[in-house]
Amino acid sequence: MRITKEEFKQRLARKVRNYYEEEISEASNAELFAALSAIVRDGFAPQWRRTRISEKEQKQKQVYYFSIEFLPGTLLKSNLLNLGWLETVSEALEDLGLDLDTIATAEPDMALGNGGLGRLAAAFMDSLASTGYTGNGNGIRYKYGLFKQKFVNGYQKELPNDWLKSQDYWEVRRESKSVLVRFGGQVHMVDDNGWLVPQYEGEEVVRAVPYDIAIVGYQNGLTNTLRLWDAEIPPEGELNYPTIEDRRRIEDITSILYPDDSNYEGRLLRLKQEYFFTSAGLQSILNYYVKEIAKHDFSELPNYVAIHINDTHPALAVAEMMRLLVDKYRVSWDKAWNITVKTMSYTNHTIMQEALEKWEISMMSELLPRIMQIITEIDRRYVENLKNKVSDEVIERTRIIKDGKVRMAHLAIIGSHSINGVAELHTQLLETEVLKDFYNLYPERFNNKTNGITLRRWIQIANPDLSKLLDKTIGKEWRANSDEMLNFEKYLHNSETLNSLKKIKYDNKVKLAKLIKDRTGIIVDPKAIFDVQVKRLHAYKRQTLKLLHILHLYQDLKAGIDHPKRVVIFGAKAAPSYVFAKQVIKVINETANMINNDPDIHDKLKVIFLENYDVTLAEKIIPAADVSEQISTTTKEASGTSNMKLMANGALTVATMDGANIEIKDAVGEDNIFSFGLAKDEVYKYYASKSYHPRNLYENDAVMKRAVDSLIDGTIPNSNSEGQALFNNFLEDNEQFLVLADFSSYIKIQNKLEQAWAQERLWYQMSLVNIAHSERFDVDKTIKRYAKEIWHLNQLKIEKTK
Ligand code: H53
Repeated sequence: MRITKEEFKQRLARKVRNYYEEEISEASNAELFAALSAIVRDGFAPQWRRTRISEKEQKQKQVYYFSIEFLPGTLLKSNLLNLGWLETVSEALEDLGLDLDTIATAEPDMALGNGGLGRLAAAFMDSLASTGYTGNGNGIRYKYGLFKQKFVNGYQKELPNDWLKSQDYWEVRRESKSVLVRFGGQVHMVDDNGWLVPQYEGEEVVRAVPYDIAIVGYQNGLTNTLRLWDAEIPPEGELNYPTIEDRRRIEDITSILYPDDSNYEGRLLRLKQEYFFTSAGLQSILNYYVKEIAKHDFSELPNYVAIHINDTHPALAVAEMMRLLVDKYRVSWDKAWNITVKTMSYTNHTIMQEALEKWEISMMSELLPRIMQIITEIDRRYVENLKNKVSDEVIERTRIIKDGKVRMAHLAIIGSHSINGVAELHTQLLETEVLKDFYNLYPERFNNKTNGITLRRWIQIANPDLSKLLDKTIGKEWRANSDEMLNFEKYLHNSETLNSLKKIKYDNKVKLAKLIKDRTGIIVDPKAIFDVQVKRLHAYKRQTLKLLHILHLYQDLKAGIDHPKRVVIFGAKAAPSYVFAKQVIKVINETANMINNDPDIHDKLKVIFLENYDVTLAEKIIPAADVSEQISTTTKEASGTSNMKLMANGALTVATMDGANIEIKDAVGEDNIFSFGLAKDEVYKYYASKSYHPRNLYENDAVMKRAVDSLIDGTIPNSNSEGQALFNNFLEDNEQFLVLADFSSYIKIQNKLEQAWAQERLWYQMSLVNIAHSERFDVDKTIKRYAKEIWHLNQLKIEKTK
């Protein structure tokens, strides 16, 4: 449905009057936002309904993406863009003397995720709708999103993120679709007409209420659903007289998002969360299937339903599906197992051992007694099936239950027909190292699906000037079909285009410089190199290596050795319980303080650590970046996605050959990226031979020694103990992230980068090549591969809105 400026203005006036009995000119920003989002909701409501009806009519296979995290950020602008209203609305507001960007600041950032995993899940939602598939998200409606980060005396402090306090503008509560989820108690199997069925006693019953969020497809008339579950006390009868304590315990299930990224937090509540949204999701899928698709013929289920397990958190889906099919619908075990495996698929997002969840059998039995019985039976049959086919060692290494623990990745792998990694190197490591026994058993299940990003958000919304330049040079087609972006490379020698690129970057940097000044009081020069590292704070991501480079530059400058002006910009949250990551934050903040206030340095070097990095802040930093720091220890970053967003905005990447960096290099060519550091085989050699002795490197490299020593020699004020902790870590024998091993090659590549910076035309040519080739990481391409090769989906036929 198109909208004209006049129509929009009338609707806005009407909404503001109805809601607040005010004229537009009297409305506050928050009121304008509420009115505007209501108009957008009215705009997509008919197509949301039409999509639901078409799904029922066409009975197309649907995918359900189960994820404990979704990180959509804000939705106003992306909904406007996808409806095809963005330009009209923005201009109409301008006519009224209003500014869309200002109104948009009233929207809370929906931070129901920690980092890459959650952002990817949100990108997949947008992409499924935009590529015309019916796909649904299934997750948790956390009352508190990822904590808000503040720095106090350089230390990270975590504040609650009460994103729902001013109501969520996009969700619809669907009470009629509620289901019950059971925890704890005793379970006995009793005979019912020859079928053993469980009888529960003393269990806790929780009501799962879905809140649906519309996911509007890009100008194609389709709107999908992201379903987030809230835990509530059950209706009367299930729990007779709920006390305040009962209510609190139940509401706690969906109260907080676990703020750890890739690290496994062994908490009962976490397991409760995992079962809660997995069970609720599966129940609602099967309710729909029975009602709308095939009554009780479950053999057809894999032709209508695909269930995706995003990382191990929803791996209980395998056991819960078996429970529902066998206990509730009375399908035989063998048939149910066949259906389950055909329906499930699993993505692994990390090779970090501590992130591969393992639950104590005792905890699982207490909280989920029937599920534990089912897992035990799956494990028993798995072992029995493989006896005499493979060695006992292989069986022991791969079975689900081992050493009193349930290995969730093993449950997901054994119960799925597809297992994928998220970048070529990562998948290769799964096949040859981390999951090699499974790869030998089921080679046909393994495949790679390199991650992607929503170019709509990261270019069209975050960088409107770059979007206009692309329109002007290669035409508007790229907005719907990213392949077209490759044509931008034809402008490699076009001076006007290169100048425009430079101007766009400069203007974006001016805007970011203003934000930095407003938030920190620090003035930075937009002509300096804007060198950006934005991602969760983790030892393996090596913000520490960047810190050593900063200390190196500082000491050079103090010694009269010149470098081009540089502003280093960090954005990163540390998990509240991750001591080392918090020490790194403190040292970076103190280093920043020291450098930013040193009159000798003036504005040659500035270090800015922006608080509370989230999707909204990313949209401001990324378009202004000249340099993208992707410097994880090779083999440790499964893919990375900020690397893709930054390249799409013309930043040049400094990269180890890790995760998707390798594919970025492949796309842009080695002359258009700054790659450095140990190769995969060198890293594994160190690990295998245990021969990494950083102290030798440190003693024999004066430049390195100077930088590392500054952590402990009193150079950096107020961070003695934290500096010492970093120092000790770097010098530890076999330090696993190999920071010092990559130091000198990192310094070298940074010198090369400085030389490239001095050749302005060359720099923007490299930048242009990066923009053109970012099309390879368009999430729509990723999602089409999932749809074709894993989920086997067909597009929904739906009339495009006029
Ligand atoms: O997932 C991203 C990858 C990134 C990886 C990240 C991730 C999490 O954010 C959380 C848990 C986990 O196991 C992995 O670290 O490399 O790009 C999306 O695949």
